[in-house]
Amino acid sequence: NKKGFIFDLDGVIVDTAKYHFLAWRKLANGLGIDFTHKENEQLKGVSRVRSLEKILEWGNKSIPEEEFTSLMAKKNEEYLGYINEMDASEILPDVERVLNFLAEEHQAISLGSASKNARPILEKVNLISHFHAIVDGNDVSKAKPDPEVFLIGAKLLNKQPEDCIVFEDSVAGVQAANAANMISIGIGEEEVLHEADYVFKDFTEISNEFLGQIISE
Ligand code: B16
Ligand code: MG
Repeated sequence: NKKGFIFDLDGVIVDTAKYHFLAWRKLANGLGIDFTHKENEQLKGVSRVRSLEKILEWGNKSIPEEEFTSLMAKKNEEYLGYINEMDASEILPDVERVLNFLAEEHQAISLGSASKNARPILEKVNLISHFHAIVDGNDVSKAKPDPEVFLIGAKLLNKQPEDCIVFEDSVAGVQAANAANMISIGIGEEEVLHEADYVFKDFTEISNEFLGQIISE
């Protein structure tokens, strides 16, 4: 029995949210807009364009289009500075154990991320070879909670959506997986991710037995 396992990147494989936070905070503060961890939470899984729109909304600011474009470029430059320093030590606990188990079980594995920086990040942490397909922010026209990103992944893996399992840390991502008619596994807090079929604090709580069961269902 072969399933398709689709992994979100930020918050699931690595904690790049902390780097997005630092880069967005610098930009927001530069515009005189407050930016705390509470605001950052609301940007998880949200595209770069939509993130900047939200920050400007929070600060009640409107800016000309050229400035919008240049601010996005500035934020990304700052973010890439952090990404460049990443290595395999930043892979979240037990992610590699799960990837290795799924490989031993000959399961199909794909990435499904909103980030346009997904490939360089996977290269930096030396995980890119684990993935049979990569779908990221460069490949989609509709952001999560739209299911597009995961449906493209299923297609690339040659799987029916109902034979796919998605690991997600964001509400929008869980909703996207559900809308795609896939099994959704939330990584994070039950209160936040209650729409998911299963929720685990992190991968240390996901046993090989559990994965084996999902595979054979
Ligand atoms: P970029 P994911 C998402 O990654 C992040 O959660 C979100 O905070 C970020 O704004 C988005 O990627 C776009 O990232 O600026 O690198 O294109 O969780 O979908 O892997
Ligand atoms: Mg995420």
